[in-house]
Amino acid sequence: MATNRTFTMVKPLAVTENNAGAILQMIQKAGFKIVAMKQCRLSKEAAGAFYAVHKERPFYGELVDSMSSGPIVAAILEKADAVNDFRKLIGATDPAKADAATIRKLYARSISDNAVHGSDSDENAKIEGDFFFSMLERF
Ligand code: FUP
Repeated sequence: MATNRTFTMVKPLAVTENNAGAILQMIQKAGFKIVAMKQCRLSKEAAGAFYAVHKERPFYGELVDSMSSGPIVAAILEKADAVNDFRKLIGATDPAKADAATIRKLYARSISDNAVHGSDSDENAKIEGDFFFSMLERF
């Protein structure tokens, strides 16, 4: 059975452009409950560790630089079929290919500054949530 939790980050450019509030409102209006949330800034080391799965990809350096360039808002979200439903809400990785009314269509600037992260599997949702949040920070 599908898990009911996923993990998201509002990425630095979207936070800097003051779009975190609008993005979180879209997430809540789509029926996701915010179980945990914080604003923080990733060091290059932390961003590199979070995206270690992409270490060999040509865009890895740019991705790490972008993700450590300013504060992010991290959150654990709860909803039935959360991973799949959240990926529908955010849209395709490349905003040019994202459906209308998705978060990335509305707020992403490019494939590397694509406004939000969303876990791609139940397993990664747990790993990523655990990367940011202790048990005491979940409600
Ligand atoms: P997604 O699951 O939609 O976030 O996409 P991926 O896991 O494939 O990519 C992770 C991050 O790498 C994306 F958010 C942005 C970045 N990326 C690039 O910068 N260039 C690419 O060609 C692909 C991904």
